[in-house]
Amino acid sequence: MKITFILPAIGKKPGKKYIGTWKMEPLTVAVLKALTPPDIETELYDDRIELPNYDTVTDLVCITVETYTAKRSYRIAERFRERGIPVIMGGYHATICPEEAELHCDSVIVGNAETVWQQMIADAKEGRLQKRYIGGVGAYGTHPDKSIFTGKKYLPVSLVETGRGCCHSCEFCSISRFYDAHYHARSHEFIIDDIKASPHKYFFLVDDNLVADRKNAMSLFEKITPLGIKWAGQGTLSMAKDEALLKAMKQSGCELILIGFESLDKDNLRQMNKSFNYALGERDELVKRVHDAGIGIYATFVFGYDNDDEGTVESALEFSKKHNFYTAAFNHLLPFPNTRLYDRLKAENRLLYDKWWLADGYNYGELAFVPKRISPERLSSVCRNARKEYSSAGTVMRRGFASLGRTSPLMWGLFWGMNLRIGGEVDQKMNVPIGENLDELPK
Ligand code: B12
Ligand code: SF4
Repeated sequence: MKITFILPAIGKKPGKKYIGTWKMEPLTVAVLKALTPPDIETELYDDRIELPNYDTVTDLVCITVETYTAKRSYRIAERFRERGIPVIMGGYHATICPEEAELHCDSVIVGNAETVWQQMIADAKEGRLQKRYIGGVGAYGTHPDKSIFTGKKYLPVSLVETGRGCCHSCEFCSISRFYDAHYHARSHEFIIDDIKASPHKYFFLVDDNLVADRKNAMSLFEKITPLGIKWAGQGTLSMAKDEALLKAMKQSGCELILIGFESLDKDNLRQMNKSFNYALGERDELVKRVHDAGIGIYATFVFGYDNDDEGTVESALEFSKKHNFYTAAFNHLLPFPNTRLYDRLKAENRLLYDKWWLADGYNYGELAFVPKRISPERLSSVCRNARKEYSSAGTVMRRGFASLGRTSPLMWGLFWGMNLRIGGEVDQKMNVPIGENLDELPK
């Protein structure tokens, strides 16, 4: 038996390469490969770096579907199904919209694959795939099998999963729905083994909120300290209240942490159910504490809540410049399906498309709803301008020198490459046609 894994791209402009900073190794596929019995032949087409071979000889096609990649996933699936090859879909979007995914494939795995993958393979071998398999939700003990990446060129950073889910419940977040506002820590032994098995020095610890469970986080940081690695991760601003936690993070090799500030406006934070960010106290002081601990910040903001206008984007930009964040993202709000945000905007009749992810002509970087105090087009362009300004030469120089004293020399070296690349990608990302690969010949 042979299984073909496909990781679809969001979309591609004609003759352009895929966004460079997104080309990380797809851990998801390595986990699915690890779950697959060794007697089954496997191959991977990573649509972000190569076109799928629609003529490949295979018995089963497995596609990872995210909301942004749903349209392209369905098109790819159609090509294989025309040849009579069964297609399985799984991942975030297939889990939150199984009825939609089912229209485009033979079988959907809802949730995480670990608990149902063997059954699905047995059924596929016997030609009796079920329409839907209900997988579990948790952090399981599987070592990803990265041999499936052989020959593919990804960014030189290893992804190691440390946990899944988050204890919070922000209105716009897919994760809080997928994991029902629960955090699932992964076994520390597995994490350590994965780190030791990696060929790289830099790690991206894959977690929605590394500090969701303080006790678990402290214990993990202590255990990985002797490994002498450098890592980046993601966690909430609450870490800044906890000096001991910050110290343990730094000692374990944390160089950069992605923090979702989201908004500086109290009412916006309340509306997104993220008041905890405001309640933590003075943000300037919290930022200082993270920086004083020797950790750089990747600050992310989201705009489109009811108090947002050009002024709130400008304030976030000024705040970011003042603190010289290592890097920052100025995103517009996007109603992902099955989030409370989506339901609310739909009830308020503010969605521009019922399903933006499948809509004809919808492009990356565009709004999919009508904000209250600014037009959709204006907000899209104000966010783009903030990204441009934050990556302008003067700002990058100032930030670079500020980060000199903060992070390690290695991380300082990386700063220039990463920020110049992000700056160059601002306009490359705008208007990427969702679901289209314009290099692909029509069938
Ligand atoms: C690492 C990461 C990235 C990395 C690289 C991703 C990559 N493909 O390599 C970077 C930083 C580049 C990135 C970028 C983006 N990301 Co991202 N990313 C993640 C993150 C944190 C981890 C993904 C991961 O490796 N998980 C570990 C694996 C093992 O778990 P898993 O993917 O869930 O897989 C399990 C199940 O879902 C299921 N499954 C998955 N696929 C399949 C397929 C089959 C056939 C089956 C049976 C089962 C199955 O079984 C798996 C094993 O249990 C997730 C959040 C998360 N916790 O997963 C967000 C996440 C996937 N990203 C998200 C988004 C929105 C983006 C961006 C669009 C952000 C942006 N605006 O720029 C871009 C898009 C990039 C792209 N698609 O090209 C959203 C997707 C939401 C949605 N509804 O689709 C998520 C869920 C984050 C969130 N808070 O909502 N991302
Ligand atoms: S804190 Fe972050 S990961 Fe957790 S629910 Fe909110 S946005 Fe999602």
